Amino acid sequence: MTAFEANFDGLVGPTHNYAGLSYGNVASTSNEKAASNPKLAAKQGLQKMKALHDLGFKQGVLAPHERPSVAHLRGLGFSGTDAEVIRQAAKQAPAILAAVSSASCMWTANAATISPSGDTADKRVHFTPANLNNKFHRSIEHPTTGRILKAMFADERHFAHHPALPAQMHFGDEGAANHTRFCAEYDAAGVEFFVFGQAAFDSRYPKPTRFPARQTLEACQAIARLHGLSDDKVVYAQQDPDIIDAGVFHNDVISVGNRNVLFHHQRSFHRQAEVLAELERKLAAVGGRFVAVEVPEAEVTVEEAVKSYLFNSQLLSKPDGKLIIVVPEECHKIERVWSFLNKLTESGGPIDEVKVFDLKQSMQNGGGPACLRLRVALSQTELAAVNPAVLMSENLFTTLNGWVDKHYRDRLAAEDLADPQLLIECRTALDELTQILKLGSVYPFQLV
Ligand code: SUG
Repeated sequence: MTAFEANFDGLVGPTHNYAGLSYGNVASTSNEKAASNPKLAAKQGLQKMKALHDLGFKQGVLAPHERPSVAHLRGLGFSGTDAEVIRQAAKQAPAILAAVSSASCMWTANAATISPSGDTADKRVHFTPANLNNKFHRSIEHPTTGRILKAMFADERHFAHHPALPAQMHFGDEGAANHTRFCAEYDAAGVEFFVFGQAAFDSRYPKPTRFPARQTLEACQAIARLHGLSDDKVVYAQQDPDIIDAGVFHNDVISVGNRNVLFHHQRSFHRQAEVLAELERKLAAVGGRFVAVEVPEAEVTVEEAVKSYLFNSQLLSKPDGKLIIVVPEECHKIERVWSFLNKLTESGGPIDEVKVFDLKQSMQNGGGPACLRLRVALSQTELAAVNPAVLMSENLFTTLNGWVDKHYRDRLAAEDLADPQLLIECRTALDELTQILKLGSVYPFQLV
């Protein structure tokens, strides 16, 4: 094999908590103020990374961010020492303190959009961190995300980094969660599939009526231009607005693709038949044979898809060309979804194996297996240019588990966010982590 899809999973941060911050994400709002277990959350994530590494897949780690973000609290008028800033915010604006304390950067499918070198005009891998403009707690991620990505993919001969799009709803961008790349081989030319929830400058497109559409068409088009993609290798599709209203806040809650296969629900896209036909035609033009695996509403409803996160799965290519589907335990618990999965793997189709992971801590905030990973398709040469300290290994797994044991709490309730000691714990842990992962200085507290 000369090229790979590497998955970079978000390491869950020490402030992982349930603050109900994401209107439109049913799990997030329904678990508001439940107590979390950051230690368990981080370990559940590490288990998935290690298991996939052990199966022979390329696996890396993306570091969490400094939280609470005291810099944002200061920008909003809180002053004094760091401890005073946190105490004042806890008293006067607990919802803002919760937002700047979120460990939401763990969902690295939202960290950035990445175009592999097979698709770009200058034949480099292009990265654009997502502005995550729709939610305040997520909109503060991209500057640190950008620094961490540069520390991981530093070699300018192979990697090009762009700043996030303008921080404004017209260019709302949620990153790879709404982006899929189809190809025959990871380092050959492919077709990039951008899915948006609404068009900001064109009133002809329908809009959801209940929940927000986070990603715009205009953001997708801007990224395609920045990355140097050619029109004949790009497909834009709109999510069916009704499913956004049913809780499908990102496209990766209703479809997932890998290589030439798209696994998706019958109600994923507006004008679905046209979208699939365009994907088939454009992939054929670069030598690929598009395979659409569609799940009918009669077998799994959109509601069951949102509850189980069936489509927030990872499709991983095995050496024999068949695919493993990596699903959360919730799929096992919902009988109709589990029997569908059994039928799917026995159907003789491209997906022939299921792997189940317990990711409950993340799932309770609406983050399944696919949310936790950022995919980067890399050639062998590009992979050799990645900072090796972020790549999963037996050693790194042991070191990170020890690091979590040393620094993380096993319970965090809403009132704990008022504790200034949490900031000290987080900074101490991250300072050590930047040494483990050889990232240099990437956090605001390290840059002053
Ligand atoms: O942006 N949840 C995240 C979940 C992101 C899932 N990512 C993908 N589908 N790719 C979000 O809604 C909840 C935080 C809280 O409520 O405490 C949150 O941010």
